[in-house]
Amino acid sequence: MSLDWNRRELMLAAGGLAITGLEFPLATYGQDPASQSLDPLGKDLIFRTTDPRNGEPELAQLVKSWITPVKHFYVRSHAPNPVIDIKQFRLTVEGKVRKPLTLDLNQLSQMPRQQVTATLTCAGNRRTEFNEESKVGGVQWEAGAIGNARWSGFALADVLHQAGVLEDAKHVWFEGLDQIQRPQGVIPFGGSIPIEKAMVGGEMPGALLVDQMNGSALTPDHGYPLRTVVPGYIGARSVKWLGKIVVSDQPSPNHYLATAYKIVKKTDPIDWTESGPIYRYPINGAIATPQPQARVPAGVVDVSGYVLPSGRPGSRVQRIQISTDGGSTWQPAKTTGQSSEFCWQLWKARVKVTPGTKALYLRATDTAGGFMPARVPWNAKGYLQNRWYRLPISVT
Ligand SMILES: Nc1nc2c(c(=O)[nH]1)N[C@H]1C(S)=C(S)[C@@H](COP(=O)(O)O)O[C@H]1N2
Ligand SMILES: [Mo]
Repeated sequence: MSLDWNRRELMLAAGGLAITGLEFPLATYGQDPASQSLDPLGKDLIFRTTDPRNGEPELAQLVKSWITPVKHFYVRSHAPNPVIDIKQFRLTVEGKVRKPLTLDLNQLSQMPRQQVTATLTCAGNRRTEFNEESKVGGVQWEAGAIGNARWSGFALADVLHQAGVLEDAKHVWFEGLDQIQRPQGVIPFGGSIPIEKAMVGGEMPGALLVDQMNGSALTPDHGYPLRTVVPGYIGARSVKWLGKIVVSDQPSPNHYLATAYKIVKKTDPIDWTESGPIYRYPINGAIATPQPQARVPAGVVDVSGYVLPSGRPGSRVQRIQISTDGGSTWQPAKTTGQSSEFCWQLWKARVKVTPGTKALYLRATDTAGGFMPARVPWNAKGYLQNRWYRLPISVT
């Protein structure tokens, strides 16, 4: 995939933002080889694809701060950023409710504002590690499809209370305003969460309708003007460019809930039907520094990275360990930065390495009983890779 941005891609990527607000002149873009890696939307990411935009940060950058700056926050989009006229924008709430709602952003902002810090991670994070066994399709993510942000918006539970949820409600559907080309036609990205999760209120709502990320309006890449954020669930449940909420007695029929985002051995109808949608993410982690294949002298080496505890309420990191001998013995890592529910934990360790050390390994456990296993069975879509993280190094 070329990193050359043509004008069409620029327009689509900008998603309605004034192009004049960019930091460098369009005219020179693509002419100066040094600018080839500059992203028109200001992202500092390794783009796996540019149309649509799918990029992840360098790991060493990623773990520099507990809150991930927007420019280093991964982007996963199935279609170009939709161009949304915010004056025309309406969020509709319909289905099994007493009073269907149509809210503009002003009306939505009459609801009590809530702020949470939560980590978002793609179910396909670390997908490329499955390729060792057999190549998996999809965006070729390494371990950077994760980020931690301060989200500000409105509790889904408050909006649903306003609409009045009926007795037989079981799922809440979300629908985006993007247009994804599928063999069956053009569809929006969508999904659903169980009503029990949707109705969780309080300090850490089960789901939020978010208009701000790290204190600023969402950027087009992250769902401007409105998205959901569902703490504890895979990123796919946090629908960007949110336009519609449907309360139902059934899970969403949208492709991205009904079919995609399942653990299957084969992409055949039996496997799809037998397997349920992924909601919660399991514990996961990665070593961010040193660089892969780093040459280090025998002695001690400083290691750092992240661990995300499993997405259950109250789950915290319990143990983070590094092995320099292929998993025979383990040395503890120290947590750094903040610890918070539904957030990653940054960590560091100083470990002894010898010329026999071929790789550093990370494993971790959490208070919900989650652990990173030595191996994860291959699955056709390459989801939820959370085996011991292996970082090859050469000790001289
Ligand atoms: N409307 C819409 N919402 C979406 C997506 C999308 O393509 N369209 N991608 C999903 C996936 S798979 C992930 S991992 C997250 C990524 O959010 P981010 O791009 O803000 O990091 O958004 C989710 N919400
Ligand atoms: Mo994702």
